[in-house]
Amino acid sequence: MVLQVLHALHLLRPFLVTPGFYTFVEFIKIVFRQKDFMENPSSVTYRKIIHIDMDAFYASVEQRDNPELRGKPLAVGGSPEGRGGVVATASYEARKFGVRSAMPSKQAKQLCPEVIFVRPRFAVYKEVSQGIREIFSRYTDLIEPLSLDEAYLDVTQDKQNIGSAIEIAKLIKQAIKEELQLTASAGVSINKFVAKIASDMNKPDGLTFIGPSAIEAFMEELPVEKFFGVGKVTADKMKKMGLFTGADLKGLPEEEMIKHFGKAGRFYYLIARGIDDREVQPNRETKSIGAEDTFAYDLTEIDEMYIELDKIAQTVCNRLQHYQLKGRTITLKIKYSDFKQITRNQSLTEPVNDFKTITDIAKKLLLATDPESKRIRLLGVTLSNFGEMAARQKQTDHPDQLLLF
Ligand code: TTP
Ligand code: MG
Ligand code: MG
Repeated sequence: MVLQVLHALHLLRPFLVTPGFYTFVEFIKIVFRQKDFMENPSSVTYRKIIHIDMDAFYASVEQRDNPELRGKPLAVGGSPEGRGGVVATASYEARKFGVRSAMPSKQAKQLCPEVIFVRPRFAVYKEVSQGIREIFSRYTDLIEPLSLDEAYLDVTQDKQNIGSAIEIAKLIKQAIKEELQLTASAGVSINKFVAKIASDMNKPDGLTFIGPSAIEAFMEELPVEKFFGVGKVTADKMKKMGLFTGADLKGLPEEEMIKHFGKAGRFYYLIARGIDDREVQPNRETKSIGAEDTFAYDLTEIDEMYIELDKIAQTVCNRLQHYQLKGRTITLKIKYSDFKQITRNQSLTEPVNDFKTITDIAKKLLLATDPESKRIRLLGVTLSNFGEMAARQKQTDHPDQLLLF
């Protein structure tokens, strides 16, 4: 206590020596802030962030609307008979067998022969999505949707003066259950990163709170692949360096992190310490949607490249349909074995989101680069130039890529 008072006096020093009314007002404000901080640290320093994510979203909507599907293993996505059919999501009953998002439908059928395949109904998911957003908006306008089924909410100041983020998360979950007959999971914390991890911890129908004092221990135990922005390639690199958990990441100084992981290194450095200052950004515009893959071995044959491009184009196509978006510009990204990277793009007069057009143009762009002359380690396809606003934007070779799903 004595130390805290000394600390407060130290902070107040500039105001103690400078006279004037303004200074006096500031002085009083700071005294109250310090008092408040000591009695109730969360009231001053911390933001209140909720991350909400619907449980087995597409599958739950299908089970809600068709009672015959309830309690059964279900996969929403392309049929296992056709070529290239992929699972968008699976009901929890099907997940017990190992059926997962992005898995070829054929494989899902092998893992779980009883699995029922249902075609997605994007228009219905969009409507439900609007429903959950309307529920969120009863508590705050600071809503940042990440996809149809999830969003960040900043409830540091909520519209109904409830004050408790945990209470708000409960009320939101309750409203989603009663009004939409669906379940959601919520994570509550002081920043986006921890809130998002928390929402995934007790699915389905979970509510997980990770308070300031628990963050440090929580981050230390977190496996590196759970860190925001760490994909398979970065995770493998980290593991080769002996970095498996947040505690291991914390062991590296900032310069080392930047040396090994570039700009992202600084973010990992901070996040390993539980620091994430990213604000909840309402109305963030989606500028592009894409997918890319780094291969286990470098590609040298055009046939292999075409097979990979088909898969990537299919993922892009699913994502575009998920967001009900069409784009006019198709961009192909190629990274060679020496890590040099090029992009090529083509713009169309009409926006598209169908698999055939996307994959055909990607292949044409690839063919024009003399692809078999160099070893290729990564291919990516991105669509941009959505709608009116985007069409007027200057085209670039490096469209802003949003992280999706
Ligand atoms: P998620 O929230 O990732 O998954 P989910 O809601 O199905 O399951 P969970 O309970 O684990 O949250 O994605 C939301 C929806 O987005 C999902 O229902 C289907 C779609 N989707 C795809 O189409 N492809 C994908 O690869 C993923 C991950 C999701
Ligand atoms: Mg979900
Ligand atoms: Mg989600």
